[in-house]
Amino acid sequence: MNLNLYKGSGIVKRYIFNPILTKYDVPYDVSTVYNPAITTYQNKYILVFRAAKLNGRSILGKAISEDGFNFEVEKEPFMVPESDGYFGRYESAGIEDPRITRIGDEYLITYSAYSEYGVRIGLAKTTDFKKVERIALITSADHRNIVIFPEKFGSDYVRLDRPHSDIIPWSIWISYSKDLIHWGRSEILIKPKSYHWDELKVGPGAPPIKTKDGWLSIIHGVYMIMSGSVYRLGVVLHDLKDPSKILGISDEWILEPEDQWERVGYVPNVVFCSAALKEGDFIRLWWGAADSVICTGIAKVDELVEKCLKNKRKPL
Ligand code: BMA
Repeated sequence: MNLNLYKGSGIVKRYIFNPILTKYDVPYDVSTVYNPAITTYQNKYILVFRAAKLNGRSILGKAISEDGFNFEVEKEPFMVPESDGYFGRYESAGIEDPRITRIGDEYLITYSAYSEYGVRIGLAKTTDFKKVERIALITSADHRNIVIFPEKFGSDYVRLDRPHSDIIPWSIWISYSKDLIHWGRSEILIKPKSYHWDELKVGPGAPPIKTKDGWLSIIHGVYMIMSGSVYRLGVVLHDLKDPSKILGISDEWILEPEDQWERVGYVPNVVFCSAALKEGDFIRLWWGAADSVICTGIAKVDELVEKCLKNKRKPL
């Protein structure tokens, strides 16, 4: 890891040439690019990002890179809302905020599907990033931000959920499935904390990453200020064998909007991370900034683990 390419005194160091992707890198008309998913395929980085078309509705674009910094965007969008049928009915207002989880040779893609009936989560899969197959809508309305763990636990697939509620602030839940399609046994795991950086809502960010100390999961938290809301990132450590057991959740955020393009943009004061990979002793993160551009940075695995275990707060 070339640390000279990063700056900052916080736990997450920013790439010095952020932002790494803007609408000017996209060969079709979009007004914003943000909130990407990441994976590696055939020794290259694949970034699947959200982009708003000029009608205001989101599609998913795809970009490829040798180094995770310099991405080339494909000529055509990777996924666009289905126009008819079962999926078309629930995607008519756009598809948003993808996450990628690799299990074996399959890459599972979860995304938010918007329609006049609310927001649900779609599950698609690919083995080659050319052909994508929609599998199912795996929630009813209203859910966003679903991340699937990259390993099964016994016979179960496991995911972190973020259902909407009028009764409690929006929180992180966990659910289980035998077939990736039918999910249940849901339990609440993490609730926003009053007078805290995540007091309005908290949600899963990137799919969890396995470390020797537990599953590290990047989350986002939202706080209201007089001019709107601020989106920041936090970190949680889940037990390796039982991900419903929280070993620690950091009381402090790990990244907040700071650079000009994180503070100013289509939605100001947003860092939103749905993409992270472990490389040696580091976690590389990619995040959407101000719902307008994409940035990247790194953090040390040990420091993130320590952040979860020292000065932790109660999850509920
Ligand atoms: C959330 C989602 C994200 C977005 C964030 C900030 O509710 O819509 O896609 O980045 O708000 O606008």
